[in-house]
Amino acid sequence: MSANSTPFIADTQPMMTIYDWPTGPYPARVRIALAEKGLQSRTRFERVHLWKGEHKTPAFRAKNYSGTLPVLELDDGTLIAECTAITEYLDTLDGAPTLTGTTPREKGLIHMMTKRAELELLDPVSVYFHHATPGLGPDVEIYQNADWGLHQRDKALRGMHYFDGILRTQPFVVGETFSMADITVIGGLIFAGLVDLPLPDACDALQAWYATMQERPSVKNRVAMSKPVAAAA
Ligand SMILES: N[C@@H](CCC(=O)N[C@@H](CS)C(=O)NCC(=O)O)C(=O)O
Repeated sequence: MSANSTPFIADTQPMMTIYDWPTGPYPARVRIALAEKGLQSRTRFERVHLWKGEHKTPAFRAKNYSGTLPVLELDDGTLIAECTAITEYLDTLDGAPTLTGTTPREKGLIHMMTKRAELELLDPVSVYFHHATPGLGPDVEIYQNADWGLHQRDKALRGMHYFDGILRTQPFVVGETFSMADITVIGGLIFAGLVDLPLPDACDALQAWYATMQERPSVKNRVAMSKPVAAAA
């Protein structure tokens, strides 16, 4: 590293590994964060086959007790699971967070709205998928409760109306700036698309916002980000 230049952060960071599944909605959240932070070149992707249940094996659970994707592994062996935790790590690596807030007020609001997007939209869509549809198939879905899944589908639809209301009055989920909260709502809508849960017609503000979000390079290119690995499998 030369003393008289400030290298771009990506060149100064060690390599890290992301265990994920390229098209997964939760992995999408971390992929979007990686792209927003310009960290793709520091990332290796290890594919964990969701449809074969590789995320539920003892070997994988040793990395993440919850048996879910994605997981970040640092070169010293540190393991960080949970999209919010991974995003926070990535966002603060360069000391200049852009996704998780800088002031106490921003951090509080972004945390709240991220959690709300999980609780009211993304996680309910996930429960709907795993319980009220064939989900990942009988070998992986060892317990299903269709009533619970349908209940959660209705919760997700209510969540869409809630976020529609938010986005009627401001460009992003937390005010004027793209953040982890937007990424989380995007994850919810990616998942809704995968399970054929269309956005209600009345949610035109959410629809328009999502159309704009889908044009962001970080969102558009999230699956292709690991192309060489994906092509090999
Ligand atoms: N709370 C976790 C949820 C992660 C999650 O549910 N990931 C999905 C991948 S799209 C998964 O592993 N699903 C498999 C399963 O639950 O069996 C996070 O935010 O990282």
